[in-house]
Amino acid sequence: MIRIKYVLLLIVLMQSTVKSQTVFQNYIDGQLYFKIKSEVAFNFDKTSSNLDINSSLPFVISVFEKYDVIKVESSFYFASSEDLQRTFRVYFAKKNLVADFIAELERVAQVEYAEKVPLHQTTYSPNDIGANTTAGQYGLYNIRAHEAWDLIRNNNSVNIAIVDVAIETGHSDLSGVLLSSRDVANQDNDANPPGNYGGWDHGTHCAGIACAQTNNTNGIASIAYGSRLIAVKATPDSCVARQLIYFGYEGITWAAANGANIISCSFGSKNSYSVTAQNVINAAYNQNVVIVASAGNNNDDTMSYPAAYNNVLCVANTDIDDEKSFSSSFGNWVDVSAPGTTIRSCLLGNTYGPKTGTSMAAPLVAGLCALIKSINPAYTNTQIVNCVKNNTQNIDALNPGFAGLLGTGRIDAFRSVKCALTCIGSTNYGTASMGVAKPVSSGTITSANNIINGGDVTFDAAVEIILQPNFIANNGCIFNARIDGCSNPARLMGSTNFNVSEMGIDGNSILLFPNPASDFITIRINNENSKTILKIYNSTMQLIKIVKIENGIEHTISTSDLISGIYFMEAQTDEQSYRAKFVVSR
Ligand SMILES: [Ca+2]
Ligand SMILES: [Ca+2]
Ligand SMILES: [Ca+2]
Repeated sequence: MIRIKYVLLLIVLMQSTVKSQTVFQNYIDGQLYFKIKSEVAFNFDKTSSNLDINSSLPFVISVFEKYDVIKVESSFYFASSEDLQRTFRVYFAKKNLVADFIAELERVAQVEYAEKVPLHQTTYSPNDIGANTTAGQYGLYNIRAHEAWDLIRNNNSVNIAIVDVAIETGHSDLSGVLLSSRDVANQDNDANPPGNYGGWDHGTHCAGIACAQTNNTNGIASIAYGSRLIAVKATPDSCVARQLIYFGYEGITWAAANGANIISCSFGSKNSYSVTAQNVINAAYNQNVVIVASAGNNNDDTMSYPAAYNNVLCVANTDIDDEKSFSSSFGNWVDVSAPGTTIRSCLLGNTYGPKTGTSMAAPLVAGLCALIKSINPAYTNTQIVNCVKNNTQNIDALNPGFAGLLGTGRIDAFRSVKCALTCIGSTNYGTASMGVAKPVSSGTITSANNIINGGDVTFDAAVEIILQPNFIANNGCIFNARIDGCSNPARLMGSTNFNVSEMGIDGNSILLFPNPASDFITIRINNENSKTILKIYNSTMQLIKIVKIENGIEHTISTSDLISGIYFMEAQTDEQSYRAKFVVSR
């Protein structure tokens, strides 16, 4: 009986809710999420969202009947989080009685909470499309993508999920990077829009910004450079208002369960806080996923969700001059800003064109996160987010009245990638091959308290020491350390590869200067009677240069043929080998 009623009513429900929200603007009429307590026994089917209320949830039947429940879905059946497996979506007819329904459900002993389902809108604001529509991709120039690509170019080991209305997966700048396609709204594996028209192109545009195939002589480039695309459609085919997102949190959960490293959400709405949604975000974050979301196009400081949830990297929209877009939301809950005004990207029908909005800013940040992740798959989401957030360009002076309200500033891909290479890419540093360090307590090591041979104490692994960029340490040191300026240091410890930026010249050691170098670097080896072979490796330990030098303490070699980046030098003398790290920066 319940099933027949559902088939007839669902169509009406979808059409009526998408046309207008009569009860709440930012929650879906006639729908609820509710969660059953963790101690309640529950037979859970992990293969579909279908649910037999009579056998699975008998304790809510009497309440459901009162509010004309049409259907209950186990809509997070693919989640790994038990909290989410125990959260259900209810469709009911008496939509004006939602408050009473919630109150009654929450009085059921087995129910932990019940709440309205958030309704979000895509953050594309079409009125902002300016005249400068074909000027190319100024955003990539603004964030110094070219310099970042000099250091690292992603080679398809990182997956970006775009959760959006729909995505044209056959677009010629996306098909080559497509990893998977899922429609969580219609529950099939085709994320394409049902028709080639109007507002359905939002997700395709966002996907292009994040991860369009780059260097393929076609269309546009993307900062991620080679990441794979997970296309997730979160709006039902029947949806008339195509900018509305109905299954955003199911989409995030599906992406996290299916290999996404980065999830980009270009949607949101104000006053739509939801416990379920925060649970979804937390579960994805605990799976080491970076979640990026657009701040909203409301030109005010009211928090918009999902951007304002904990564990989300929230992005505001700037223009070619690093000024806040008129429409962009702002506030102390914003994490960073990124170019999102008149951004050229993919459109339906294998075409290209501009769009404006925080929707366009968020996927650019998602793409940068993917580029960073590609340096080392072991990086955590927190490390990646911190390298993005703490290496922006401050734009307060360009935005009077918005100081501190556009996050830490406009993203800088070059600085963020350098952060990742120098701060969290250095996990092998720490133990030298000979000698023992003298004791140093927690604090900053400067040239005044260089670590030298002769001590007899090994640093405690629990001690954290800040290494200033020009610190000198000899072989023999075992310590936990971080490089000054890295806000979220990985602990540098426990390896026989002693690759700190410079080693001291006391005893048998090597010194490199200037460091960072530009067109040349001088190597000082305290062993004047020795022939030396210098081998230079790049950050992935590929040998890229060999220089043979004769006797003498100091040798200057050209680095003008090296692109900006991190390098390791091994100096092999007749007696011993030394290793040191240096940076080329121009
Ligand atoms: Ca579909
Ligand atoms: Ca391309
Ligand atoms: Ca945040």
